[in-house]
Amino acid sequence: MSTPSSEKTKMHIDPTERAWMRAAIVVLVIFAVSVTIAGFMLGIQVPTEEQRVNPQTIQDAPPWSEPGVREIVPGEKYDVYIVSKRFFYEPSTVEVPVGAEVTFYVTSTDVQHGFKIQDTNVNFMAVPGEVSKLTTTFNEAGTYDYICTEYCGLGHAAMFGSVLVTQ
Ligand SMILES: [Cu+2]
Repeated sequence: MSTPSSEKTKMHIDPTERAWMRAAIVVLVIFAVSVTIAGFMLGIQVPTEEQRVNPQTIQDAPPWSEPGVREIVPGEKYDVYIVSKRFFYEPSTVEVPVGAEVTFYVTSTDVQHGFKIQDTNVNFMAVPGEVSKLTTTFNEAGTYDYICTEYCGLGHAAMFGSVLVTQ
């Protein structure tokens, strides 16, 4: 004989619904594991908003009046300032040594642009009024192109530059 009291307390869940709930939990676990691996093992960084600037007057004073490479510690630490404009980057080529810690500071003087360096984890937006910052290390010498990844107008496809990584 069944006991009516225990049957009342046990919630009935349809087997299909139960299966979907399990699948949802599995997907959440996979997601959490991927984010953890990306963040702590692959070194994926979230671009930080370094500072707010006035896009109209930003190029009147250093460092933005002379964008380019700044040597902080020779061979080890470099800062790179890049201004994005329709439809080019200033400067269009930068040179850094292999193995150095390179921090990119990128902003825009007109519209929203993108900044992605091929074969690295550097990929963010260049927004007028904000400076985006990300640090990377080039472990192999060669040429790494940086390209605009946000559609910014008719010349968008021709908007690129290069990082020359030297021995
Ligand atoms: Cu662009």
